Amino acid sequence: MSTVGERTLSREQMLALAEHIEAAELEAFEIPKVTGQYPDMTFADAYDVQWEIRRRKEARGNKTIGLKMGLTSWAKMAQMGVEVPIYGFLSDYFSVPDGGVVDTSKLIHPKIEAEIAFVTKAPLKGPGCHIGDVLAATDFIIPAVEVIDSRYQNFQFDMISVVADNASSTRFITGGQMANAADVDLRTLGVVVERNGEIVEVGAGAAVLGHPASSVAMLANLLAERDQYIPAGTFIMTGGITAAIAVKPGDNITVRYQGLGSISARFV
Ligand code: OOG
Ligand code: MG
Repeated sequence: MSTVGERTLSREQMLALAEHIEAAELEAFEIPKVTGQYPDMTFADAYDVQWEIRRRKEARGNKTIGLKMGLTSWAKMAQMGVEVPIYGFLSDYFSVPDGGVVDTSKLIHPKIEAEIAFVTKAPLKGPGCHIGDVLAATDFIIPAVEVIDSRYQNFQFDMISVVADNASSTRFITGGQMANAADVDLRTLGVVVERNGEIVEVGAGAAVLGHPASSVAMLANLLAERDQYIPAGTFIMTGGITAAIAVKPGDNITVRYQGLGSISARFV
């Protein structure tokens, strides 16, 4: 599964798809899978579309403030029926403070995910980036909750369509306590996801590719295919540990991270 290589879309088709998918995100409307219209689309085409959406936002003045990996746990792969990790980017307006409010009128069908985030202090470049490189380049780790919102009807997509849709990214909340990666066993770090006071999912860090740092290494290696890298000071979410949980207006969520505090948000 290469993020580069053969392309099937013309430049005009790629630009039009980026505009279409981004409009669905900004105006919160559902669209059919893009592979319905373009069944031969490749991963390279899909990442071209995603990078064009990123360029459009930056040209409008939005800062890209982080990166994310998705579909890195079996729980997520099984839930979505796809089996390859993917990446996306985080734009400035995605960030919601801990204890804050998420306005669902701007979203289609949001779900939340419990994640571990890394912040780097040195660049990470693939190919061949491994967990040792990642731990050496990590400034700190910190809990994160991602809010995802596929622009596709009923969250039904394939790999190509979800990559073009920036891996369903829409909002995230970071908080709790930061820690040195060396002080925490990220494999056995437990998470408990609560919605309206009821436990809905539990998991541990090892669900993410055996160790969440592997997810960061994979990100560096995927970026290298497009001659990109992870700069120092990058915030990276490593992917949902458990299946994602649907939320609706009126819901309160809390995710507890073993030894690292908790993150809460309210959906209105
Ligand atoms: C794709 C995004 C997955 C994760 O953490 O696995 C993701 C989706 O499930 O809509 O963000
Ligand atoms: Mg996620």
